[in-house]
Amino acid sequence: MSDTKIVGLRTRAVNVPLEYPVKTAVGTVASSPLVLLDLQTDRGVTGHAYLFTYTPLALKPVQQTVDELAAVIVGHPLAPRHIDQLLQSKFRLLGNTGLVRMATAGIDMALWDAKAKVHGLPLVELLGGVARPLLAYDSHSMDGVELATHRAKGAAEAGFAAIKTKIGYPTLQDDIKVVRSIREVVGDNVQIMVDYNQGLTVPEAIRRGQVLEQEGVAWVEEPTLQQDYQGHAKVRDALNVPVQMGENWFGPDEMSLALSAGACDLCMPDLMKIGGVTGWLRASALAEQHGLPMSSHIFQEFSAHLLAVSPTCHWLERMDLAGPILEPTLKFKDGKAYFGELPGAGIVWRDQEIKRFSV
Ligand code: SMN
Ligand code: MG
Repeated sequence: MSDTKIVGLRTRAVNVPLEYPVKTAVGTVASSPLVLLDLQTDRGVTGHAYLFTYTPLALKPVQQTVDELAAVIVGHPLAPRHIDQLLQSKFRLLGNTGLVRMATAGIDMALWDAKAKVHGLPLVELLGGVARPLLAYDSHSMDGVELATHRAKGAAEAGFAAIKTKIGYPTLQDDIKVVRSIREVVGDNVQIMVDYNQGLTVPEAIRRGQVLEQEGVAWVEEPTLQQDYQGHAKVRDALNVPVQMGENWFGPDEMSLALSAGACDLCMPDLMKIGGVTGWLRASALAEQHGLPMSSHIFQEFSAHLLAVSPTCHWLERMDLAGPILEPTLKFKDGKAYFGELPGAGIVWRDQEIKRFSV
């Protein structure tokens, strides 16, 4: 097994329609631009992963960055930690952040997927864990009262015990109106998380948060600029509701700086930006050390396996950004996520649909 070699890396770029655009306080994701990776080995096993680039403007640059790295890794052993160190050394001077971090993370995910498949194991088992049902929340957008209520009602009827809505409307009253409308249809047994997507200044986040906490929300996510760790800490100190953040940390180092600044009560690294599986494992150790419950951010298929081996496992975010081009190997029932039947991370392409949405 340890002599398996990397023999190729293919990428494809797609732009996939979304059932609902991801509307946030700071911008809208109207479609899902994805770079699909197929990492081939000399055992005939192929590792799959996808990267979400947020905007079509970054789709080709990320794909080209991954393509450039193919020549670096071909011929090396199928050894994710070895490749992680190799790629880190290539970008020491430039910095392994931004699109570079996204590209190296995608390769890391595909390597771990291939490694698990070579061993005939679900990724969670390769990592020493066991597949188990995970708490999952349904993640919605800044949908406005009517659609927010409609989506929340549907999620509650589907058995979700928690939903997230994005706020940061023009006025605090608008925020409260949406939260109260959702509460009215889901009742008191469903948790409501809110996400400001960095949209407020620190004073405004404190002002709005001190009112929102009266509404019994479960967490207030990214209330201010994600890179303002001191600002998040000020908001956190002023509120009696947990502050959540992490989806924008590029690598465990940024997570470490945020946690050292006391920026949040909860954390939710993004599998891609934190550095793939290898980055996530480092992040989960940081969360454990700081005693922070750790949730996922999109990338639901891989994240299920990783949350299951994270000591402070909290919530899995259900936001399906790749559904049209994947077989549904991750299942949701009664507010839980079920996974782990297949070797690897459960990324199974729908090739016809990929052709349809190719860019
Ligand atoms: C989010 C923002 C942009 C794209 C996907 C998801 C969001 C979240 O911040 O937490 O789900
Ligand atoms: Mg968010």
